[in-house]
Amino acid sequence: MSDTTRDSSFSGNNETTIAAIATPPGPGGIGVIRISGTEALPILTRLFSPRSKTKDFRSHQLYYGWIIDQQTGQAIDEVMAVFMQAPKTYTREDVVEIQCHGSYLVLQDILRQIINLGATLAEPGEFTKRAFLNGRIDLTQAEAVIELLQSKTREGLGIAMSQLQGHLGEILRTIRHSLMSFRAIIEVAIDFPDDDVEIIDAPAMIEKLEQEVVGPLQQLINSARKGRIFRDGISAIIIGHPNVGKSSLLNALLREERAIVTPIPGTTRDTIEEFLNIKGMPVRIIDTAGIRDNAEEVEEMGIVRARKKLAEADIVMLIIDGTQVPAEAEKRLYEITSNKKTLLVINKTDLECQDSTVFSAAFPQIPSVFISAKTHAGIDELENALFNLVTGESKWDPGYICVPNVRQKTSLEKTLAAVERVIEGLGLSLPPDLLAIEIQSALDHLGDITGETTTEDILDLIFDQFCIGK
Ligand SMILES: Nc1nc2c(ncn2[C@@H]2O[C@H](COP(=O)(O)OP(=O)(O)OP(=O)(O)O)[C@@H](O)[C@H]2O)c(=O)[nH]1
Ligand SMILES: [Mg+2]
Repeated sequence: MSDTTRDSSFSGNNETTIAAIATPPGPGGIGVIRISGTEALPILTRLFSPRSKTKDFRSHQLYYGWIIDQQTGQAIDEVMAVFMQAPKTYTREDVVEIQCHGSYLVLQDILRQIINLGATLAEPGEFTKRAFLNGRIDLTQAEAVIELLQSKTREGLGIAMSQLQGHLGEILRTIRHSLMSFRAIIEVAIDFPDDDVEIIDAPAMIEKLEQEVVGPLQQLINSARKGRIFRDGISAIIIGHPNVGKSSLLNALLREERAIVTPIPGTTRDTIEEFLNIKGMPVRIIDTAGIRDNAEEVEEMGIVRARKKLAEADIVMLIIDGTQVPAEAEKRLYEITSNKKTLLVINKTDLECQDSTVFSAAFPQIPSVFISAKTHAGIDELENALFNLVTGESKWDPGYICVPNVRQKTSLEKTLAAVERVIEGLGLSLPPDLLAIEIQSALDHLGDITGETTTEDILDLIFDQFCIGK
């Protein structure tokens, strides 16, 4: 874990001791309550009656006993309790965790006792925020904690774990050191204006900046796109004429009979959305009403919805019935997908189909796959084609260990823009004080990512995404 320390003005109100239920609501095997702050141990000492008489709690050791109601003197629950002495804790403060039975009523009763003894109810993400403010983790690691909790696929989890281990922070710190050594040279040039020509070797500085700063920044920005795919997922819409097998395709991909399938054209009226994991990509898949002219009223409403969903989708699966020659109206469907990435899905290959040249002539530019939604033939190929369409690759490449999120990417782009202005300025032999301003701006944007210069309101936005107790 890295060790960054923020400006002391950000040290927050760490005088208070916070407490929260850390496990989700609803019955469970065990429930956990967490306390952090200077009062954690005194509160535990008051509430907890250990089975074997212990005078002191040894740090990081589990104790068995009972939580006692301070008003009635009755035992609330049989628990395991642990005291963890600062700084080797999640928040770097004294931390207590109480494991009780996973009844929400018991958890609430114990929490109430803790609050009565002077702790404050923790805000969402406040434990992690303290870990950050106390310098145990940087902001990229704090964000990784949310991502880890929210990741939908193993690949998303892998990205979050890598970031939690501090890989992104490490790369950023290396870039930061390079920028700081440039700033030092520029500052010497400012202090000795008569010698600045000798001090600033523009071509050498440009080359170093390109190598040590621009290159790594660009690499990170490029991999952010991949992060969006595997972290947030994408949406894929199935469109086509009535009865071509859209709902059958949805069912085949889900491997369950989710949507109603009948031989009657116009079966699906509303849009149906389901979640899928395609080779590690979280995909929201949308089945729609078949698009045709002269539809009756309800069906027409479905078609309007289908078009609206189409506008929001990331990729399109345009499906046709392989036994038929594509109709003119079907070819026009491709036009309404405008510039979206589109895959042509030729269905019903278990029946006698048209020659493949018929389809390539009708849809010359679109990649296509042949499937049978009925027998599931070609579904694997379809998944591969979708993956390829989205990522431009044939399989997940775990080589990308650092995948910035949207917030981080925006700051990386601002950093890069400032560095490019420095390079331009060096080329034009601008005075060193102007170069210094741009270098500082690059450093500030970089600091926004790791948390050194992030403003309070941005921090609040980040930690608000957490759940209580984390
Ligand atoms: N033989 C064969 N029949 C299929 C295949 N896929 C779908 N069908 C049949 O085609 C008919 C229409 O299938 P659906 O999945 O309801 O088609 P749809 O495109 O959702 O139709 P609408 O909702 O009406 O627009 C049904 O009778 C399916 O059994 C396939 O791969 N092979
Ligand atoms: Mg349907």
